Amino acid sequence: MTSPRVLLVLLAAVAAISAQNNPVFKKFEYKHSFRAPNLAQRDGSIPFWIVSGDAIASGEQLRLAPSMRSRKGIAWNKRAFVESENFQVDIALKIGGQGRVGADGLGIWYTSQLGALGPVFGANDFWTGMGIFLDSFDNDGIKNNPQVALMLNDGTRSYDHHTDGSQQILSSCQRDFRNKPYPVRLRIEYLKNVLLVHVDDGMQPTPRYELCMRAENIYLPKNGYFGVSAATGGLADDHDVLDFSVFSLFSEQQKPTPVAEQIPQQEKQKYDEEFERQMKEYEAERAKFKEQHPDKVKEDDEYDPSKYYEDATARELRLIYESQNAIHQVMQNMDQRLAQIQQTQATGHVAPAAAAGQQAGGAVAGGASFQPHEKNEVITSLRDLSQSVRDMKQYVNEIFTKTYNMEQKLTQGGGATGGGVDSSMHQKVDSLLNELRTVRATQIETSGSGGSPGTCQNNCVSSTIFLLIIFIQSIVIVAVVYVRSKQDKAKFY
Ligand SMILES: [Ca+2]
Ligand SMILES: [Ca+2]
Repeated sequence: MTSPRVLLVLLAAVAAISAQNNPVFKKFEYKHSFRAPNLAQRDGSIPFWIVSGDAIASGEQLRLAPSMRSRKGIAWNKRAFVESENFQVDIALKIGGQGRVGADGLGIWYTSQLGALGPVFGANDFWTGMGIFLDSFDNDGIKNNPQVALMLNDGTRSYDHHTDGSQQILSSCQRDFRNKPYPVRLRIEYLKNVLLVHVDDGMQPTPRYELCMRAENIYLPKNGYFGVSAATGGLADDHDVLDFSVFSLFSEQQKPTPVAEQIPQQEKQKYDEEFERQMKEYEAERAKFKEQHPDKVKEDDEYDPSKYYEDATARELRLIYESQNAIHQVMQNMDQRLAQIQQTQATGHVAPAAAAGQQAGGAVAGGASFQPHEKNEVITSLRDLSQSVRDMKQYVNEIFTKTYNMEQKLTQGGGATGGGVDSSMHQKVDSLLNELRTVRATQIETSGSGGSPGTCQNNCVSSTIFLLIIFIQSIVIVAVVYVRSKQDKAKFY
């Protein structure tokens, strides 16, 4: 009696869980999607989407931001998502570049308004709705990037790049999505106010999703717009979206009526007939045109897709070729300018050379056939020359300074020494003169006391010997003074 009841309860519970978790119906919405190949049209536009900024769409990918510094690009779905309140978005993307670290990242959006170019991974700030950021660069430096982060905004908040929005994001997971061998896939599911984000690791061709985020009680704007954006900074990655597939999700009650049922049978038949008629008309016109302009039609018939499309490699090659061409152009311009300068120099030299004569004329003839390498040599030697002149100038300056100092010292020291010589000389000469006077006075006294002037008694020195002594003494003094001054001079060198 109890076991069937328990079974019934269990069955009811399973049914309830499955009804809650499994969407009953899922429909691809091509007006909100794009995918490779034939992602973009010939003119680079994506049907139902606006592509703006540095974003470039080709058949194979939507490159939102190239691996160049400070680029940003966006693409936004022009049509509001009115098909359902719940959705699933499957995205395949490739983010990568040469660097070990990349920047800035890619944003996936569902907003109440169409997005515009701005600072949040290429898109505008103060949005209303959901932003999922594949943030490559670790701005706050806490080693948690690359990461996938979810941020909701009601139009009042500004994303804070410096902290990687750590105070603003609702949920995140750390995933290395850069430089993977296969496109990295994301699955975003919004159903019954629960948002789920699964991320694949990009290591194999078929996706292997892992749960990254689950957030409950999420209320996204109704009839919002899907968008993608990307930006680079000082570091730069390529940010490519290869697939953006939107599905509307319905529970059993909400299941939409198939398109075929929406249009009455009679009307459908009318449309088909109209289409047939227009096609026939078009064919007839085409045949007529072919007859009238056979040459032009031939070109049209030989339609070659490669004429209109180019793959990524071809595009890169073309870009390289173009930049090389630009460099070549600049070089040519520089060459022309140099030639002009040479010419001006040559004409400037001719007049004085002609006046100077034959030898100078020969030099000008040499100047006319100036080769670039010769010019370089001349410039180099001129540089050497000016360097040598500079060195020489320095030497001369040094010599001048030394000489000046020496002169100063000599003047000071020499003056002092000279004064010393003079005073000692004076003293000695004075003492000599005194002695001389004393001697003469003695002689006069002696002769005055009755002695003959020719005769000499005790303690008497003959004048010849006296003079001789004085002479020798003077020579010695002069020699001593000379030697002393020599020694003083030697000190200054
Ligand atoms: Ca960041
Ligand atoms: Ca960080």
